[in-house]
Formats: sequence, C-alpha cells, structure tokens
Amino acid sequence: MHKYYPVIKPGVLEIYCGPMKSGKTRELLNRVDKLNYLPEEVKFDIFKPVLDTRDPVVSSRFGSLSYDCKFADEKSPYEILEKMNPASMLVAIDESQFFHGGIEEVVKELIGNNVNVVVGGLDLDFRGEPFGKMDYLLSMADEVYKLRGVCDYHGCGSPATRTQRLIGGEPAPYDSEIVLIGDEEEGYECRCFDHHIVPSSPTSEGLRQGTLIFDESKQRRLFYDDHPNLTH
Ligand code: TTP
Ligand code: MG
Ligand code: ZN
Repeated sequence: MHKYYPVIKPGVLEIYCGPMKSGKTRELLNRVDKLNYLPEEVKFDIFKPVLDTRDPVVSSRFGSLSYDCKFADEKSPYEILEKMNPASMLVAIDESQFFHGGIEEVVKELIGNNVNVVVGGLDLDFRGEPFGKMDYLLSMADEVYKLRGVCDYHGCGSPATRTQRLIGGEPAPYDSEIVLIGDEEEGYECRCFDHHIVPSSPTSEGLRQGTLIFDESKQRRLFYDDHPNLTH
C-alpha cells in the first residue's frame, strides 16, 4: 500500500458529478485540501478549461476554500499533460464536461502513470443528456460521487439531479447551444426530475409520443399512462 494512502490513491480515478449548485467544486477542493497534511514535497495540480473565465482560481460558492489553478484549452486537453508538474501525484480537473475528445486519453495516461485523478463536472447538460466526455470518464471511474442539489422550483425542495436553463425566465429549448457559461442570475436552476423542463425535446415528443404531457397547471411532466387521474 502506498504510504500516503488514502489521501493519494495512485492510479485511481475519482469523480464528483451532479447538477449545478450541488457542491462539486467544494467537494473537489475539500478532497485536494487533504494534501496539506502531507509533506510539502508531495505535489499536485488543479486544472480548469480556459473557457470557464468566472474565476482565475478554483473556489467554491460557499465557504472559504480557494486554490490557484492552471488553465488548459478545452479543445486541446493534452495541455494538461504539458502544463502539469511532472512530479504531481494527484491531478484534479474541475469543469471537466467542457473538455473535448482527448480528455479520456489524458486521464488514461495519468492513471497509467499512477497519478491519482480527481474529476469534477456536470454529468448532464441542460437537456438532461450526458455532457461532453463525462459519460466515458464515469464509465472508467473507480469511485463516483453523485452529488445532489435541492430543487429550486417554487419551494419544491426535492433532491435535484438536473440543471434547468432559463432564457428570460422560460425553459430553454432542446436545440439551444450546449455551452453557455453562467450562474443562477444568468438563468440556471437546480431541479428535480419532475421539474426539469426541456421544450421540444425528442424524448418528450418521440419516445413516448402521446403519453407524456407537460401539465401547465401543475408545471410538471406527467405520463397519462402512469397518472390516469390527472384531476389530482
Ligand atoms: P458548475 O461548477 O457545475 O456550477 P456550480 O458552481 O453552480 O456547481 P457546483 O457548486 O456543483 O460546483 O458550472 C457549470 C458551468 O457550465 C456554468 O458556467 C454553466 C455551464 N453550463 C453549460 O455551459 N451548459 C449546460 O448545459 C449547463 C447545465 C451548464
Ligand atoms: Mg463548480
Ligand atoms: Zn422539484
């Protein structure tokens, strides 16, 4: 067993995923923060894609943890290998959903070199579909932490697994751009499955055509088959 285990887990891929406002960045930083208990010669790196310009550091929305990070071009994930400290025993990558193809090769290379990789990212985009290469990374992962938020919809408060994008207060249609940097002021909410609304989605119009309806009065999706008593 490696002497710094479990703070450093050589060759292990850990993933913190979930919707926006589920605390992914905070969990990632808490994970990295444990390295402070190790001798100083234990090196690590934190990366973010350049496109996320919200912050030059990785910091969580709540709490005081904040770490300097390195930026890698999301279109050239190999920059992570070029820019990392070759002595790093742990590489953390936040906002991993934005990295284009190649990120999975980078992660494979790192774990193959016994680096402990800690990934943070949205598992699903605003449409509720796998975001970027996150599905591939999740399949490769040794440890997956699926974080949950709290549904923002009119006091619902149920566990939230989805991110709702709003444009001018209205649910964004399925065919809007996948990448749109922002936070809740700019139109993102954390929602439970029932309150996650994607107008014109092929799922609602194709797969169970005629059975899935969006009930305006209840502001939620309902299946006629599953809920024959729609008067409730
Ligand atoms: P996150 O770090 O997931 O947001 P967060 O800080 O609220 O979450 P956490 O506390 O869990 O760390 O950032 C997500 C970014 O992705 C944000 O800039 C909005 C963007 N985004 C898209 O570009 N497309 C999408 O479909 C969604 C859902 C988000
Ligand atoms: Mg975050
Ligand atoms: Zn809800």
